[in-house]
Order: sequence, then C-alpha cells, then structure tokens
Amino acid sequence: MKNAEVARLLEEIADLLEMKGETPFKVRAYRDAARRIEGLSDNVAKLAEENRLTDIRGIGTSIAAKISEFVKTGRSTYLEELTREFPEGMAELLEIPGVGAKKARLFYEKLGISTVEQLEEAAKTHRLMQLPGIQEKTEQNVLQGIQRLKQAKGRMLLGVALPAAEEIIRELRAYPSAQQVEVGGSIRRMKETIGDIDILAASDKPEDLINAFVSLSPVKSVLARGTTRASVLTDANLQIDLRVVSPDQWGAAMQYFTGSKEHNVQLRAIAENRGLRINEYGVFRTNTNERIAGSTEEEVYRTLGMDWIPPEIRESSGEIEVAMEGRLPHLVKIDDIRGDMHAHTNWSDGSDTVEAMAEAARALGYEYLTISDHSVSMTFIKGLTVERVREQRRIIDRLNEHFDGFRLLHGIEVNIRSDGTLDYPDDILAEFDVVTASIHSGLGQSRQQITQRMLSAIHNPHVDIIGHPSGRLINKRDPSEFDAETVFTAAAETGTALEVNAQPDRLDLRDVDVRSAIESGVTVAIDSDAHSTAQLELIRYGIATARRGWVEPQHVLNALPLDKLMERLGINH
Ligand code: DGT
Ligand code: CA
Ligand code: CA
Ligand code: ZN
Repeated sequence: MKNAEVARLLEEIADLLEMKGETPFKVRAYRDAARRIEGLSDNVAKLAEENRLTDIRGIGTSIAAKISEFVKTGRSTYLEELTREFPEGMAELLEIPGVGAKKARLFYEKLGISTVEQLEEAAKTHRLMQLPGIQEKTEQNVLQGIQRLKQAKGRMLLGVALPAAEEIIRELRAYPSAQQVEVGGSIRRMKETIGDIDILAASDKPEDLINAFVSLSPVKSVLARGTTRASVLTDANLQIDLRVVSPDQWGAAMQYFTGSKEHNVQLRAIAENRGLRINEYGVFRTNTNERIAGSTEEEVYRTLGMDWIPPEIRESSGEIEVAMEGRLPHLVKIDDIRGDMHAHTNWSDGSDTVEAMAEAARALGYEYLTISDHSVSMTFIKGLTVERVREQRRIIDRLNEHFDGFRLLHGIEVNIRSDGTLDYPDDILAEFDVVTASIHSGLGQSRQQITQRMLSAIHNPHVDIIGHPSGRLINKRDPSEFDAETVFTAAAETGTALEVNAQPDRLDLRDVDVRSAIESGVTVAIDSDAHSTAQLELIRYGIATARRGWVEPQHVLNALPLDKLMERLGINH
C-alpha cells in the first residue's frame, strides 16, 4: 500500500464530509492528514503495522484507525458508509475542475442534481442561475470544467502512469522467462500525459511471461489475453498493455512501439528511399527480404543512416534530420543536475523542516538546495512576513556553518501581484540569495496584462527565476496567455531564468515552450518545487520535460556547480 493511495482515501473522505455539510474543522483534519501522508518519507503501511500512525503530526486516533483498516484490508468501511449517504455517481461531481463539495451539495439539495450529465444539462438550460450566488459566469465555468473532465478521463498524468509501470516492470523482471522488460509508447517518450501504458518484454517463453503478467499483484482484471500480448486493468484502474517479442526482435520492437507514430512514419519513408523496409520485426532489404537489423535500437537507427535518437525527442520535429547529420543535442541528464532551486518547508505550505529538506537534498548528492517558501500575501498558506523571513535566514545560516560540500541558499517564491508589482520591496528582495517570482492569481487576465506582469518581474534586478511561468495545471487549468516571444527575449536579455517546474500536474514551462525558450537564449531552472523531502525526487519529470524541449546542460541554471552558480547569482558571502 502506497502513501499516495492512503492520501487519496483521506481526500475522498474529506470531500464526502464536506458535501455532507460537516464542520470545516473535521473536513480540514482529513485534508491535512492527507497532505501529511502524501509528503511522508516513511511508508504509512509500515507505521500502521508498528502502531505508530499517531506519531505523525495532525493524525489522531480516529483517523489512524481508518488508515489502519485501509492498509490492512484495502477497504474503508467509513468511506463506504459515507458513499451510501449519497446517490450513486454523485462523488464524480467533485472531479469536475471548479466544482467543490459546497457547490455539489447546493446543486443536489436545491435541484436534485447527482450526476455529471444532469449538471451539464442544468448548466446548459440556465437552471443553475436560479440558485443563490450562481451567475452566468459560474455556469460557463461548470460547462468548461465538465469538458475538461471528459478530456482528462482519457489521459493520465505521467506522474501517475510511470510509477505504476515501474512497479509492474520490477515484478516482471523477477521472472526467469523475462530477458528484457521496458516501458514503451508515450511513457518511454515521457510525454506529460499518457493514453495507455505500454510495456514491452523480450522472452523465449512468451506464454510463461503472459501468465506471470496477468497474475501480478496490482492486476485487478484481464481485458484481453493472447500468446504474446495481454491487456490488464490495475487496481488503480490503469490499463496496461504488455507485448512479448523474441530477443532477436527486441530493438525493432522497442523502436516501433516507442513511437511516436509520426516519428515512425517519417522513419519508414526514409527506409523506403534506401530500398529498405522497417517494421516491428526488423529492418529488411525490400528486394531480397533479407533482414539486416533488429536486435538493438542502435542497429536499427544506424542501418537507416542516423544516430540513435533519445526517446523523449522522437516526435518528428526535426530530430531525424539532425540525427542524420550527426548533430543530435546532448540532452541534459539527471547526473548533470547539481542542486534544486525551488523547495518549500513547513515555514509555509511544505510539510518538512529546513533541516530535513537539506538532509534529503544531500542524500540525493546535491551541492545545493534553495529554500524558497511563499511570500507574505499568500496568507492562506502561511506566506512569510519579513520578520519570519529573517528568522528563517538565521536558521539557514547556522545550518550552513556545519555543511561540507553542500550549501543551503536562501530563496523566496515571491508573488507577482495582479498589477505586476512584487510582494516585498526591493531592499528586502536584495537580502535573498535567490528570488523566484511567480504568478499565483489573476491567471485569467488578458494576454497583454499577463505579459506586462511577467515583464515587470523579469526586469526587476533582484528576480533570478520566473516560477511555473504559465500557471497551468494539466487537465485542470489552462496556461495563462502571454506573448512568449517578448517574454523569452526579455528573460534572455536580463539573464532571468525560466522555470521548468517538475510537479507532474504542472510541467511548466511545457516541453514545446521550453524548446522555443532556449532557442531564444533563455536559461532554464529545472525545479522540483518540492513540498516535502520525498518530492525532491519529482525532479525527474522536470528533467524529462527539459529533454523533450531539447535542453542541454549549458542551458540549465542548476547544472552549474555551486561556485559558478553563486558567481552568476552575485552571491558573495
Ligand atoms: P498514448 O498511449 O496515446 O499516450 O500514445 P502512444 O504513443 O503510447 O500510442 P499507442 O499506445 O497507441 O501506441 C504505442 C506506440 O506504438 C506508438 O507510439 C507507435 C506505435 N504505433 C501504434 N500504432 C501505430 C501505427 O498505426 N503506425 C505506426 N507506425 N506506429 C504505431
Ligand atoms: Ca500508449
Ligand atoms: Ca497501447
Ligand atoms: Zn508556486
């Protein structure tokens, strides 16, 4: 049982309690507990086993009991009871972006709405507007949210799909009949969202491996099953396809099933021009049908006259041309990352201490970590006053005295207000090692306004990084609109880095924008935006996004070693 699953249970309970009209206090207790569990470095199932759940701050005996039952049995009688109090399908209303428990309850009590379909109908016929506090704008938002939910249902976040695939792969690799097991498809290309999960294996005994696959622990039901392939549904309702090929076809199959489809189409045309045929079994001479490659991907690409192309850029957007000229980019790798420029602590909305975050960063082999909590106007998540900021700095200074080969940088995630001004005056900003300026509200402003806000932050001499520049939340909130060319040019000129935020629901800037940014001469900061020690490892999704944007180490602020970074940021103490 994973912490994320327990956190999801607690969130669901909180939603239902809120929909039921329970006191905000009780609802918040469940939400806080969910957040703590999510950010916990220890495994919650293990703590439950050792009867130590109540050691976690914010978790009392009542919530602990519910967690215990869930990790022991995989069920929650409390959740089931709560669910029974509402008509079937009602919980789905809460999945609509912009519809919270309060609104869902209002719709249900006043209009008898208990399904997404009923809500859509009511919004279209302006029946929602009869309700107190609901305007036409709200109706439009509800309809947009429903649209978005329908789209999102099809595609899951990479941050959900990849760990699920990795778990399956780990289990499959334990079988002797598995000679190779890897992800394929859009996961191997590390796309931000994934349609279905493709896994590829090489084996001389495909049927053995298929048998093993359909009986793995996360598998809930088998959707289809043949001698060399199968599709299953996991207990988290993810569809996973496994395809087993013979070891001598491994390279050709990996190439084919990694895609993208457009990349493969372009490759096939190149093969034809050379009198070759390429498919999932190998590369063949068209006239003689002789097979000339297929056991490794390198061989497949080489036979077609090009270098091996990293999966992240197989999107038919110029990679094949440069591979043929031997000019592929040297994409940034996880080992190139020397530190993280964006992390929160329990001083604002993070769940761990400054000390714990530093230790976790050191354990990852980093040379530095920037502590960047929220600024003062983010009151609802404990944004820091100037006094608190200075107090935090004293702690950081003291910790730094004891580190060897590691340094905490004192940063701030300062809010860019709706008029483009920042949350602290310049003399306060000057005290920080690193200033990251982010937009957290007013994302719906006009293109011109957003552009102006970003420009004024970029031109502030104290601002080093623009955080999650577009503000999007994948499947939930559209990116804000701004004049990318103007913003990228200004960022390049002023040396202001743009963030590639690694939170799986952000990935912001997104891949295609990252690529235009670096083409404009922009430096990027690949940041975890961690809100707990465990989340520091989310950096890998940011690295993947950067790689999809053709980023090389020299484009990355936090690929600089500490001394060079300090020089660049003008830190001289
Ligand atoms: P997804 O699942 O929508 O996130 O995207 P993919 O890229 O994983 O697509 P999927 O699962 O339909 O197929 C996996 C790979 O198999 C795909 O990336 C390329 C290859 N493939 C599938 N269908 C075709 C096809 O009709 N032609 C070619 N050339 N390749 C295909
Ligand atoms: Ca797929
Ligand atoms: Ca597939
Ligand atoms: Zn932020």
